[in-house]
Amino acid sequence: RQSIFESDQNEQRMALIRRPKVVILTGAGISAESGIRTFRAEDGLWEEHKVDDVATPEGFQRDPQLVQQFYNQRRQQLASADISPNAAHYALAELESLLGDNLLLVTQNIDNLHERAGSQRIIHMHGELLKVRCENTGQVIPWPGDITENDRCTCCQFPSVLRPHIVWFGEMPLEMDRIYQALSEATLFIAIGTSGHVYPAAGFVHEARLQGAHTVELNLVPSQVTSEFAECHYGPASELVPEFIC
Ligand code: BJW
Repeated sequence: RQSIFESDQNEQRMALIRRPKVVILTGAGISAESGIRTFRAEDGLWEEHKVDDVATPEGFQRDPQLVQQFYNQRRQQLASADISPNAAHYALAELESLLGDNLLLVTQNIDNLHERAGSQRIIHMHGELLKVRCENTGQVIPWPGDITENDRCTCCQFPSVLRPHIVWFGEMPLEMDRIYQALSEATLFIAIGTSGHVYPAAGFVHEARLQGAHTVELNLVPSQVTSEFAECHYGPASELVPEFIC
């Protein structure tokens, strides 16, 4: 495969490097090589679980125990010794150390592999696996260990169910104002390992392009919104991301 740096897009890239305002969107594909399953692959999570049962507020109301079990299993998997950040996560952390405030990392992933690789300026727009939330006050606390349907918060006078701090279908993703503000200022937008099936994240490329940003897709295969990107590279994230960034 030709090195990205030998491409004729070098001049454009140099201009971006001199005046960078970078927004990076990551999806399940960046964690795939770390051993975390994606959603929509043949062996993905949605092959085994019905989205309506485990990833909607209505599903949680119907059967909280099923939903708590689904997330408890994934928490256990994340804690296992086999799971660790890969070269793509580390490359993004290194980029942050170079760009500081000029980089915003927006992840749809609920794992903590970006943080474990060293990223700090990060928005988890679909929530975090290792946090739970009081349904009454919205207070977010670290996951206290296995949760059953009977566990209640102690943060307020109306003890409520501690639900997973996850954005389910039909719910508003987190920190959208900050994300759209960053997209409006971006000179470079890079989407890594996301299928483009789920909105509003799938619409970020359109937003960034309208604002004049250069747009890049790094994925194993073309996403649903691949035609929106000015530049696309296909391959495993653990190879593409370090090569593109370093
Ligand atoms: C590799 C790789 C390797 C593999 N290297 N790459 C009709 C039209 C438009 C929108 C809607 C509609 N009907 C309903 C909606 C809205 C709905 C939606 O988008 N539905 C669609 C399915 C149609 N969205 C919502 O409800 C969202 N909220 C909302 O819209 O609020 C209103 C609003 C409007 C406007 C502004 C703001 C708000 C909420 C969405 C919540 C998503 N939640 C989930 C589950 C929770 C987390 C969890 O349990 O883990 O989030 S769903 C799931 O999909 C998860 C993911 O974050 C999300 C995205 O998936 P992702 O990351 O793209 O994974 P995959 O598996 O799809 O793709 C993996 C990719 O990696 C592939 O492309 C591979 O090729 C690649 N890959 N290995 C590089 N080694």
